[in-house]
Amino acid sequence: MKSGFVALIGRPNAGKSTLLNALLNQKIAIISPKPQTTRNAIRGIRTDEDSQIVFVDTPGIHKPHHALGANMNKEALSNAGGVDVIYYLVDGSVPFGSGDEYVLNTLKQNRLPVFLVLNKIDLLNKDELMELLISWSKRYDFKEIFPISAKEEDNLDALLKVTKNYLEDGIQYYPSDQVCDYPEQFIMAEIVREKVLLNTEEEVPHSVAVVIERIRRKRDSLIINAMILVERDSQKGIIIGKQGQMIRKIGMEARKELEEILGSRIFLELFVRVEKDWRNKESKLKQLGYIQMEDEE
Ligand SMILES: Nc1nc2c(ncn2[C@@H]2O[C@H](COP(=O)(O)OP(=O)(O)OP(=O)(O)O)[C@@H](O)[C@H]2O)c(=O)[nH]1
Ligand SMILES: [Mg+2]
Repeated sequence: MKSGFVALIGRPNAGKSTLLNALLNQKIAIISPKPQTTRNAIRGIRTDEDSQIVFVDTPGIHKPHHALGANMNKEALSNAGGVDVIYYLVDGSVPFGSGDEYVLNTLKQNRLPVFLVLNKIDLLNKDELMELLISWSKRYDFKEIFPISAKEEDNLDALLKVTKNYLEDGIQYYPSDQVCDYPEQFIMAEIVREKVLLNTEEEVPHSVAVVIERIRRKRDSLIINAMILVERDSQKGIIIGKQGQMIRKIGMEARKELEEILGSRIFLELFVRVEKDWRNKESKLKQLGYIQMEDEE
């Protein structure tokens, strides 16, 4: 069988995680309109009769303002090495800028085959698309260029078909029924964080981390205790909301989705704790899984 690794790289908000989920026909990565949603590289595995492709979703590469952001960039770039193909995801609805230039320059250094995946074409008309394709094709010697819409699943079949041509005959890395590489606890925390991102504004989404503190099974139900960390008292107030309205909303949305994903009845108990400046504390970042073990020496 053909097998190999494909890294999804790009600026925040380009649609990497949306594309990952679409390629797998399953939600394994959280998505939000806020930049810097993804904080860890995650693997999504797509297996069919003649191939296994391991897609690696990565954090958006950006100018960091905290130790967390610096580690997210590092995580993205380290996962762009050693793969068979890089998908460089670009949001076609925003103009080219210094952020893209930076990502492009780093991609040029590692000489792997890069596909330009021009996303969100559902937001463009034909002329705009044509203009973009011409200007982008001059910026780098892309092996392939695919205009797509991850959201509307437009042109993904072609992308998959051509990707397989770049893979060698190899081993099957994961069992055929495995779709992601992380433990269930990770998606529990991520879904809670996604609902916080979707319900809050400005600096709050970026200041939040979620820790699953306890999971108990009671007959056919799961009781999950999740701690939402924020950086300031004012953020704690926002997350809890007037008479607890906000935290109830977040909890309800997260519970519904977790019930779908995990296929069992869920009781979700949310708590909020202020952990001052956690985004700059190395020990906290390690504890939260935002610094990888390899970086520890
Ligand atoms: N219109 C349109 N919106 C899209 C498309 N793909 C993604 N989006 C939206 O773009 C926003 C960002 O999507 P994500 O998948 O979270 O982007 P990302 O590249 O993973 O972002 P980070 O994790 O922050 O790096 C979300 O609001 C998506 O719904 C698309 O093809 N068309
Ligand atoms: Mg993402």
